Amino acid sequence: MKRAGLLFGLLAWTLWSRADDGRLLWLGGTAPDSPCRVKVRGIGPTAPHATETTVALAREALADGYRGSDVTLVLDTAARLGDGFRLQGPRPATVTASSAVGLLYGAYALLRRQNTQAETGPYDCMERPALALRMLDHWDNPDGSVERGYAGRSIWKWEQMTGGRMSDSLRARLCLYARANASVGINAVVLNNVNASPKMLSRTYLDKVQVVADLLRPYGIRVYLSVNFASPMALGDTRTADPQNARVRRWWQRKAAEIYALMPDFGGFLVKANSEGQPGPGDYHRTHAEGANMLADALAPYGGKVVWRSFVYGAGHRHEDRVKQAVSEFAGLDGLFRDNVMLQSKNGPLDFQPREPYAPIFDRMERTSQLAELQITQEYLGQSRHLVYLAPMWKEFFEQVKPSRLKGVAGVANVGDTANWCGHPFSQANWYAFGRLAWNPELSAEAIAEEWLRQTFHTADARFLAPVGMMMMTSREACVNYMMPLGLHHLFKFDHHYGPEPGGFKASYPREWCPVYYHRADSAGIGFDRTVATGSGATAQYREPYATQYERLETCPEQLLLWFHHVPWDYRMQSGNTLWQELCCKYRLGVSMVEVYRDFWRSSTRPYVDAERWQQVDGLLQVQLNDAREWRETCLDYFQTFSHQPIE
Ligand code: GCW
Repeated sequence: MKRAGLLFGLLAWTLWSRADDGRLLWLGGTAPDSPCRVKVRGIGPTAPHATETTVALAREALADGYRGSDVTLVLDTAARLGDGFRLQGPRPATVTASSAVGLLYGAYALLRRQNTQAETGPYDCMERPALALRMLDHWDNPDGSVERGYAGRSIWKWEQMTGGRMSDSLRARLCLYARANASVGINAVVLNNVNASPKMLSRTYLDKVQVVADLLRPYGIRVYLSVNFASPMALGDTRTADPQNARVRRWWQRKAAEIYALMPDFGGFLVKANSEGQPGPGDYHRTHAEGANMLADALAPYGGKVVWRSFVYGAGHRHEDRVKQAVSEFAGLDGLFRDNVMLQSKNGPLDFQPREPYAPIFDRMERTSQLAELQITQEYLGQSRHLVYLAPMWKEFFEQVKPSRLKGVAGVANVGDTANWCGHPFSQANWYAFGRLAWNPELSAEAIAEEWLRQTFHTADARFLAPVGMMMMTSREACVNYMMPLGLHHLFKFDHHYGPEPGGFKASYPREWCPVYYHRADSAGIGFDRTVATGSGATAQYREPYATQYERLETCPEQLLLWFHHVPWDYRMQSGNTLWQELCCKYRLGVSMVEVYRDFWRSSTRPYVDAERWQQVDGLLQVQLNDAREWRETCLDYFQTFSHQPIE
C-alpha cells in the first residue's frame, strides 16, 4: 500500500514537473546560441512597480529566447499605441510601446517572428489589438472539476492557496499559463464556471482569487468572476435576490467594495441568469436589464463591468423554437442596459454545434455592447480526442458578424491540469488560434496553423508543415461531415455530448435536450423548418440578405439546409444527388478524411515529431477514425428507417 502510494507520488511528481516545461506549449523555442542583450529605455527610477514587473517579463522572455541581435525595449508614453507595439529591425531589434503590456506583447511578437519567419531584411511594423477584451472563460468549479473540461482537473488548485500564498510548483505552472496567454494577447480571465457556486464570493475564496489576480497582473491579465445571481441569499445574508430590493442592492455594493479593496483592477462579473436552472431576475418578474443594471451599478464606481449572457432558453419564451429565444428575450431590452454592461452571446443561436449559422442576436442589439462567446473546449467536436482545428469555424463566424461591431471575444477554455494542458496535442492549437484571432481577426486560419506548427514542433520543413497544416485546415469540415452534415444539429448522446444518439428522446427531459426535436426526420424528409412561410419563423430574425437567403430553399446554403428547412428525401442537390444520397456521401467523406489523416500521420510525420507526442497523436487519430465510423453507421442506419432507401 505504502509502496503504491510512493509510486503514485513519483508519477504525479514526474507529470507535474514535466508540465512546468514551456516546451509543452508553443512557447518552447530553441535555446539561443548567443543570448541577446536587452536594453530598456524610457523607464525612470520612479516608474510604478507594476510597470517594472511587466517590463521585466518582456526582458526575460527575450533574454531566454531571442538570438542573433540585441534588443531595445522603448517605453514611449507619447507613442499612442494603446496595448499595441511597433517592431523595427533586424539589427538591433527595437520594440516600442506606450504601455508596459504593449512592450510585453511586442516582445512575444518578436519571438514569434523569429520562430516562424525566415529572416526577411529590414522591417518596421505596427500592431494594435482589434478587440479590446480578449477573454478566456473557465468553467471550473471550486471542487476542482471542470464543466466540459477534457484535460484533467482545474488548474487553479484552490486548496493549495492559503494564507495569501501558493506553492512554488503551482506558481510555476500558473506563470506558464499566464505567459501562454500573454504571448497571444489574452487580457482577461474568468476563473470559474458560469454555473457559479455562490461560494466564490465568500471571503475565503476572494482571498484565493486575489492570489491568482496578483500572479496574472504582470502579464496584463485581469481577473473576472462568474457570479450566481442569488449569491446574497445563498450565502445567508438576505432573504431574496430581487434586484429591486434595497438590502440586496446594498449587499452587492458592499461585495464590490470588498472585492476592489483586494483587487483594484478586478475586471467584473460574468452572469448566466435564468438559464438551465440558474437563478436570475426573472425569478422576481424583473427583466435581464434590471438584473444586469443592479450589478453594473455596484461595480461602476470602480470601473468594473458586467458581462451578461444571452444563452437562455426554456424560460420566458419556452414554447418557441429554441434558436429564437435569445432574440425574443433580449431585443426589447436593447438600449436599456447600463454602459458598463456587455451582452455575451455564443457564435450560433443553439449551442456550439460543429456548424451553426451565426446568432442573429448580433444583428439585433444596436445600442448594447456585445461580446462573442466561442468555445475552445471541444464539447461538441470530439472533445480532447478528435483533432479538430477550430479557427476556420471562427473565421466563418467573423464573415457575418464583423469584429468591429464587438467589444471583445470570450473563449471557453480547454485548459486543465493534464501535463500537456489541453489533452490532445493539437487542441493547444485552438487555444493559440483563439488568442491570435482575438488580437487580429483578419489573420487567416492557415497562417495561424502554420505559426503554431512551427513553434510547437520546431520545424520549418514544408514536407511537414504543408500537409499537417492542410489536415488542420480541413479537420473541422471533416468533423461536420462525419457528425452532422448539411445543417443537421444536436444529434448527440445525452449529457456527455460525445457520441451519436440521433433517436434520443426522453419524455422526462426538456424537448431541447432531445435529438429528435432537432432533425425531425419522417417518411417525407428531414430537417427543422424554420421558415416564416411554414415553419418556426427563425429566418426572420436575420438581417438581409440572410433572412431571404435562408428562407428560400433554393438559396439557402446547402451546408445549412437542414437547419432551416424540412427537405424531401429525393430533393435534388447541386451535385445532382438526391438529399439521401448526398447525406450518405457526406458521412462517407467525413470518415475518409479521417482515414487520410491517420494514414498520413502514420506514414510521413515521424521524423518531425518527438516520439511521445507522435504516439499520442497516432493513437488519438485511430480513436477519431473509430468514432467517425460509429457516427456514420449510427446516423445513417437510423435515418434509413425514415428514408427507406439503400445506404450507398
Ligand atoms: O452547452 C451547454 C453545456 C453546459 C453549459 C451551457 C452554458 C456551463 O452543455 O455544460 O453550462 O451550455 O453555456 O451555459
